[in-house]
Amino acid sequence: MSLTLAQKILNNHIVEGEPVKGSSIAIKIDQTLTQDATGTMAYLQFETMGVSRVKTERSVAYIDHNTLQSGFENADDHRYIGSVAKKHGIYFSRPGNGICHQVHLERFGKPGKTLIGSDSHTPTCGGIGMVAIGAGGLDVAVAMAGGAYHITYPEIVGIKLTGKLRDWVSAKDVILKVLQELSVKGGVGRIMEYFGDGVKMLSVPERATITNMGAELGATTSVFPSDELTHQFLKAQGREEDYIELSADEGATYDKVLEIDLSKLEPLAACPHSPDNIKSIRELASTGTAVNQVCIGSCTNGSLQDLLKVAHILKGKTVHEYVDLSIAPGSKQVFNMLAECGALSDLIDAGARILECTCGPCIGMGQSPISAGVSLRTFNRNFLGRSGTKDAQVYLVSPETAAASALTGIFTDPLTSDVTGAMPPYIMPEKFSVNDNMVTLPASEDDASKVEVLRGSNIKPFPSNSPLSDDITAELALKTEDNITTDHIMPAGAKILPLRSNVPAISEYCFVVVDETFPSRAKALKDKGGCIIVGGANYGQGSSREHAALAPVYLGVKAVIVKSFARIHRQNLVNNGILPLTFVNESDYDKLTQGEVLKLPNVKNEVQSGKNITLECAAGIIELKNDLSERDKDMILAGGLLNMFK
Ligand code: MIC
Ligand code: SF4
Repeated sequence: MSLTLAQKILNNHIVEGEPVKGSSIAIKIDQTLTQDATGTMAYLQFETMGVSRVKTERSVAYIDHNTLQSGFENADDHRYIGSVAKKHGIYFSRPGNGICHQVHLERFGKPGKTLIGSDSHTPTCGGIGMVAIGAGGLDVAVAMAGGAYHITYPEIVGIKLTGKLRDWVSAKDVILKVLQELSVKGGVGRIMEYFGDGVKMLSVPERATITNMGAELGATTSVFPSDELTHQFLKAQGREEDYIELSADEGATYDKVLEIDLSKLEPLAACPHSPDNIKSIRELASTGTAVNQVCIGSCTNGSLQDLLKVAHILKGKTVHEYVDLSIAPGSKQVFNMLAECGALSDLIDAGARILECTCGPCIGMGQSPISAGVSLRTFNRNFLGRSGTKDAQVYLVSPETAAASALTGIFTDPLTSDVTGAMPPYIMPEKFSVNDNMVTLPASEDDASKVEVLRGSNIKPFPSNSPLSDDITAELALKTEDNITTDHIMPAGAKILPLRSNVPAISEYCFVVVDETFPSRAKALKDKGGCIIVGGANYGQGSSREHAALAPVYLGVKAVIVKSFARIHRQNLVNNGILPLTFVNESDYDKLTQGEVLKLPNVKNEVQSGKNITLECAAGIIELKNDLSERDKDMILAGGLLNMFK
């Protein structure tokens, strides 16, 4: 049978279940990555598993998110991660080395392999033909301990690329187009596989921009073939031996095909406050709207190719008087190469504020815009409040659009504007500047026992849940709308991120974007049976942050009842023993009122037997789907994955 590329890689890794669309499978994981904002919890969980050395081919711990050190917390957490990595066979990418996804693509990813990472943008490495999936920290801990990763065998959507991008139209515009077509829930339960003649018109970093932001479709992952360009890229990284050629079989069929003619695309923007709220820059430019801030970088657009284009546009000019421009290269390699070729001084000269090569403003670690400010960002998410300024208007754009607009101070179409001029050809360097001196190797097996794990006082034990009770009677403490993001459930930013290792403290911020009273109300209900959250469609989209489940556990949330879930968040709830339920009839959502008491009178039996779940509410009886896999059921009954292991 002819297989698609994603199916080939998945099928090669299946250790449990059958390759049948919609069924539960477990796959072997070759590589893992963590970052610091999710890493502490993942390593604390890994430590409880009692495995001395990771069982993967390569596991890497990155420090890239919590890099603003305005107190001891982040620095202590970094020290903990460094020490635990050294002890257990994990490579440690020190702060300063770059953003996990950019560095993993450059230095560690391998075509044909599987990778899971405790960060939703792990699919970036799909740009070199990996099946790379974002997951909760606990799933990553299990994979490091040698366990398989459980997913639903996905549908495969083929995205057929034809033609060639026009000058100043960018890979970012390709993924923004896909988001416009499919929406932020269009990828749920699916892998996006790119094919067609247009693929060879895109470099590896361009492909990685597209697979990176495939996360915003809610997709399990996105993948490109591994071809001659992948070969050249890996060779230039000094890793030619990691190359294998990979593509879909002749005659492979996709569950759905979306065709995109690259030559017809124009510069686009995702408007506030959702990555699928797409308009053309042409249209936005016609309004003459002033731009207050421009931020360039992140795991989506921090590559050398991106920043060389930006430098070309800015060279010899000055950032507009009323624009604040910041630029963060994606990695130390990119940073260094910009310096070596002089492009860095073009950026500095033009007035860009150069930031260290970390996530920075993307996760609200600094550079919050002015009140109600218009901020153009080359990032992947523009959820309400994520920038740190609640009323900011964040637009997601390409580096080309960002740079052009930084000069003019208004939305500017790089395709037609005078400020861009002729686009210089990008020729990938024959050799990237490779220096892995900021990756600390783990101790040898013999020396591991001598390594002391250094825990700071910010690290508090993670909350444990209790086994599922026979019945649940709890107040509906919060009723939310569609498309609730994990940035709503557990906001990030410079103030809250240092609390990632301290669940009791971080829980004080749970859902405050939606309702500031939620944490105190939930705590008051904790001894009275806990509470229930109700939501709309695509609940929990966005980040992989397990804290969006851990804080609810701590606050006593027993169940979340919604129209539909985003994949990673649903699994994080199950892993931590919170019951994820969906309406059989979505219209029943309207029957529920915040503040009423809900009853699940026979929940344990129903979960055990696989029957639908009965909900009693003021409006009568409502039927809820029980779509838990056998493994999910066991976790829910035990009160989470760690309890199940015990
Ligand atoms: C994000 O982009 O939202 C983050 C911050 O990278 C998260 C991880 C986290 O919350 O720590 C993600 O994408 O998973
Ligand atoms: Fe970091 Fe932003 Fe990428 Fe998340 S999306 S990994 S915060 S750069």
